[in-house]
Amino acid sequence: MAVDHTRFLTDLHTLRSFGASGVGKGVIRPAYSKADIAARQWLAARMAEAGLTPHVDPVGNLFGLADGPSLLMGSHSDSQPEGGWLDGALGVIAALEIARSSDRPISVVSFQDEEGRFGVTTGSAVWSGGLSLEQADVLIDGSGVTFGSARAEMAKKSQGFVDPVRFSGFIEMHIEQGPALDAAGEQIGVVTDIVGIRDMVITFQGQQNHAGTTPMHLRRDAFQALSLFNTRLNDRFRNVVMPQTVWTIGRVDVHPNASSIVPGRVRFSMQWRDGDPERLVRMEDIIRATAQQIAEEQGVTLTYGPMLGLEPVSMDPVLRGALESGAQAIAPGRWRNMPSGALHDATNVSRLMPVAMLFVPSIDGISHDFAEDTAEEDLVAGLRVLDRAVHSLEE
Ligand code: HGY
Ligand code: MN
Ligand code: MN
Repeated sequence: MAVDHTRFLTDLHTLRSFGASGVGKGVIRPAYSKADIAARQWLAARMAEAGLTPHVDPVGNLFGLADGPSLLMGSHSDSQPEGGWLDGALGVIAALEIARSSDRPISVVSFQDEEGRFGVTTGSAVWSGGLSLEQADVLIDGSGVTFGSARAEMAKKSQGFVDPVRFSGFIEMHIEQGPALDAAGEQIGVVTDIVGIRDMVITFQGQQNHAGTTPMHLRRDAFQALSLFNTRLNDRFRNVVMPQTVWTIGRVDVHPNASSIVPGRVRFSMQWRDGDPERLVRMEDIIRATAQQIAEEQGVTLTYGPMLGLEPVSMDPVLRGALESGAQAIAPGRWRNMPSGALHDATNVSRLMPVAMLFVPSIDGISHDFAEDTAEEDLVAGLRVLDRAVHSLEE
């Protein structure tokens, strides 16, 4: 039975309605939020209608299980605090449509907390053994909620962890979240490998004081320490990084965040990504050495939160080959092999089985923003490539 493009697009738009932000097609659907839980309940019902057995594990990963051995397909349905409607959702709905229309057994998954409200791709990291439940349960979100308390409700209804032995491999379709395909006017990206990542929280603790009466030379201003750290780090990275290396200070909590108080404390996220594991280690050494030097110079104390990380992974050649032949059939001259600068659940799943990924373009390369979007014909082209690839794997 052929894939049903209309049913696929209709389900994508229905999923978008859970946590719709009201700004463009954006969504606000963080892990374990009411919108996320409602979306998973709807997904479970759609899985059951497709003849799959819905199964929720102790961290909220939602599987739609085919009977017996099957190929696993899917992604995640939680979003960033300001998320796009397709990030993760596309892979889940595309998997559901393939499962509904394929005559081979396909299981579907929506992993939980891929967007790292608590960690880094937390749900699939726990399922794949990359992170223990004990380690995950003490992770906290930006407002101090623990992973353990957030998942407690779902855990009560859990049917335990799914044994990965039933799956022959994992294929994830995702938006590119970068500019390459859109800029080149291409439709399909077959992923070669996914970068590695490190993510940690750093705190500088200085001295809170009066902004009017504290002379500059007597201050131990935690924000000044962060500002110097950032400038010096950018300078020191110059001889270590490559054009595709990225590093981000995305979240900064200044305390007490008041215009007439010298900041006594800054707590900030420090994240870096690269395709070379050794470069990730080098960058960590530079980060720690620079933070230590700034702390000594500025008379502030330095503390680190837990560092989470994933190593770079290469895609499975057989599954990737099936995607390449599908791309050649559906989008001849409009597809390419490319690395992924974004992280995906496929990285964790690669610990358990062969994995591969397929990209469709992001308009203007925008993602992790309400404006994220992809042309409908590109969404459908990606679905058709997946369908071809699954059929070619049967033979
Ligand atoms: O950050 C990432 O790469 C993913 O979109 N969570
Ligand atoms: Mn994603
Ligand atoms: Mn994302």
